[in-house]
Amino acid sequence: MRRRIRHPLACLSLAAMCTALLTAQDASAASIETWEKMAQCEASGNWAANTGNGHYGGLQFAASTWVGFGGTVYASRADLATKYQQIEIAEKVLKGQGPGAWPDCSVIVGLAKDTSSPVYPTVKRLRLDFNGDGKADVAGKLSDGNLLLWTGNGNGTLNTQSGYSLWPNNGFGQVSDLVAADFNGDGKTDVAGKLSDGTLLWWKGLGNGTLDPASGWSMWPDTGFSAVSGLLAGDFNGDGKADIAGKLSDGNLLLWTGNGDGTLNTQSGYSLWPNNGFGQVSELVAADFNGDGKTDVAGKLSDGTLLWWKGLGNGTLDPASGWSMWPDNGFSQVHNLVADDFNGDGKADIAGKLSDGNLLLWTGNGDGTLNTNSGHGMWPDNGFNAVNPLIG
Ligand SMILES: [Ca+2]
Ligand SMILES: [Ca+2]
Ligand SMILES: [Ca+2]
Ligand SMILES: [Ca+2]
Repeated sequence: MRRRIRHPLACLSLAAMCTALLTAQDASAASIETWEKMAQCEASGNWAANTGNGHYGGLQFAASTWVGFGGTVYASRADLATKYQQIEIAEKVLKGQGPGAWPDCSVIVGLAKDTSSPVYPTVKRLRLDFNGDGKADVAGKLSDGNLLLWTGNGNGTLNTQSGYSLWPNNGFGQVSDLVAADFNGDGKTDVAGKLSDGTLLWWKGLGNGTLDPASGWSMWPDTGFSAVSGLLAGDFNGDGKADIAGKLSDGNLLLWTGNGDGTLNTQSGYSLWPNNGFGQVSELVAADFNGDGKTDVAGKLSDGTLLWWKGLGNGTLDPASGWSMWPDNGFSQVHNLVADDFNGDGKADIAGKLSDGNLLLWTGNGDGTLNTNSGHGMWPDNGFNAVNPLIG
């Protein structure tokens, strides 16, 4: 924000105007939409703005303001934090300093007139947002071991100019069962996966579309995950920390709860499901498919039926669930399923690859079913043929 000297408010004769100004002083929260307008006004909508003017990010925080209002819990400067982290700090600035902290844009946008609070839940649940712009991305491994990122446009398609390296070299050749979530609770999407010896590692996301090259740390003290396949990541027990679930070869689905620091609770390994019925289910993915704020599970039966199981938010799935997401067995031709809100409507979707390499998106209805009129290309050609697996 470009702080300027604030002129004393002169409430002399224009009573209505004075009322408006007093209202302005009382405003202490604003919606995401209003903050987006503010960023448009302050920084042309560029949440990563660092133009050398001494102000940073979409809301043009002075470095001292960012530090003073606690922004360094997320990043050293505002432009290095995510959009929603910037909004969280901006809310604190708004409470502390009032709309005048943004003297021009607050007036242009009408910041003071918006007294609603920002609603973050759907965006905070995006697991696959690797570059921190609030849009779900697709990442995956090439056969040479490189890990690439295609950034989402937020409308169900991917940026055709993208295909960035998440990792500086081809070291992911030996890593399988790749999943993504914020395992250390810093608001940035991380990656976890298994080495061939069963070691479970995690790589810290920097929130800018890359992983920390110094990371690749153990989530679990031994090679016990060699017996676990079809890994899933998400917060299954509702404590706000990302967990790992996976299938044993006997068909049991187990849950290892996250400690919030990149490790898993070694006392965990709970049954997500009461019996070994998951033996016939493949392509497991996790997201909140019915919009109740609790992480659900979806997967394919061998006949191509796509089912979902409702998460109860306590580390188990509703034993009465196992419902169809799609009316027929058309998903028999779809592989490498991934789930998140790719079109930005707040409802979890499913994407996957056809055997010809096309990457399609089926949009969620928010009730556990998918829109039967969907199945749109996320990418203009069949280039995803060479990507396997996608990070789920
Ligand atoms: Ca993280
Ligand atoms: Ca958890
Ligand atoms: Ca749910
Ligand atoms: Ca969606």
